[in-house]
Amino acid sequence: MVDLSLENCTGDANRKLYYKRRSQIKANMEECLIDLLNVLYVLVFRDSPAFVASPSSHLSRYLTSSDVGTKFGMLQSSTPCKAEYSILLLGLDNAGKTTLLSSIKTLYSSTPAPSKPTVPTVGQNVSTIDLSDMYLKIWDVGGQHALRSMWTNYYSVCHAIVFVVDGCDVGDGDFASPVENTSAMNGHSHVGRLEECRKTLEEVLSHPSTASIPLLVLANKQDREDCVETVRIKEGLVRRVFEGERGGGVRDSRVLPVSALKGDGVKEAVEWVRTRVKWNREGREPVMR
Ligand SMILES: Nc1nc2c(ncn2[C@@H]2O[C@H](COP(=O)(O)OP(=O)(O)OP(=O)(O)O)[C@@H](O)[C@H]2O)c(=O)[nH]1
Ligand SMILES: [Mg+2]
Repeated sequence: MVDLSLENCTGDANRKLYYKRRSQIKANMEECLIDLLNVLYVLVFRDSPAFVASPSSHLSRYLTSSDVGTKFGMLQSSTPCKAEYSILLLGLDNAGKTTLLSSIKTLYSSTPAPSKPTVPTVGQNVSTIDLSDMYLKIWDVGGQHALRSMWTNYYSVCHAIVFVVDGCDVGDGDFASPVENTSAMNGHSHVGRLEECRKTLEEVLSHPSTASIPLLVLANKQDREDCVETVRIKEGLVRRVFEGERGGGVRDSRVLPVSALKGDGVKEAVEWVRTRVKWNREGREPVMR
């Protein structure tokens, strides 16, 4: 504790000491307040796309000004209560999940994601888009085989699942196709990774925590000529899973064509998710923030 009582300050030297200590304490208190505001600010804005893109510059923009009152006012006025729904992007590695997330950010954020080549995701990417009636918090998790066991950690908190399929890597989308072309395809199966896709989707839907969660399957890479028709993915993959023993019961579902790279169909996909999470609101409540 610093003794600030004026009685102890006799003479010039002591008076100087008094003022010095007083200004030190004032500076310390300001620092504490700024720290407190920093914490509040991070809590409020940590998921905003601009903040995720550049946390340090974003923080300094608001918190280095000396007008603490103004800053506090900004925090208060920036906290409307809105529903937040979490969307989980799943699918095999190379399906296009990260590209899709980047495309969504570009379409829905004022600070579009820089267009750069993706790298295989190890761990997760997350972005929140601010729609008029809700926040959509979108989780993009790595699809490599070794990472898929981590998907289950997200099941109980997600409000919809978007399963991305590489439409160029499922052959003609038909398990029943003849196999004579296999050798002509350098040893690759004529159905590409269709079977792996089917098993993976089955695995997801049969998990108890995903029961009744809306499912959107995206037939991605539609811009490529070798992409299979969406109806093939619907019949050859999705219907097969739903009709199987591990289809996971009744849920809202849809198969849509997209090109994550070009952005085609992405708005329709987001719109579908937006309506379905609302319809399922009682089944899984949003977070209010
Ligand atoms: N032509 C085309 N290429 C795409 C499309 N979407 C993704 N790609 C490409 O597919 C490759 C893999 O895309 P990613 O978004 O990294 O795939 P991912 O699903 O995130 O992969 P993991 O992180 O390993 O799970 C990249 O080279 C993308 O450019 C698309 O719509 N069209
Ligand atoms: Mg990725």
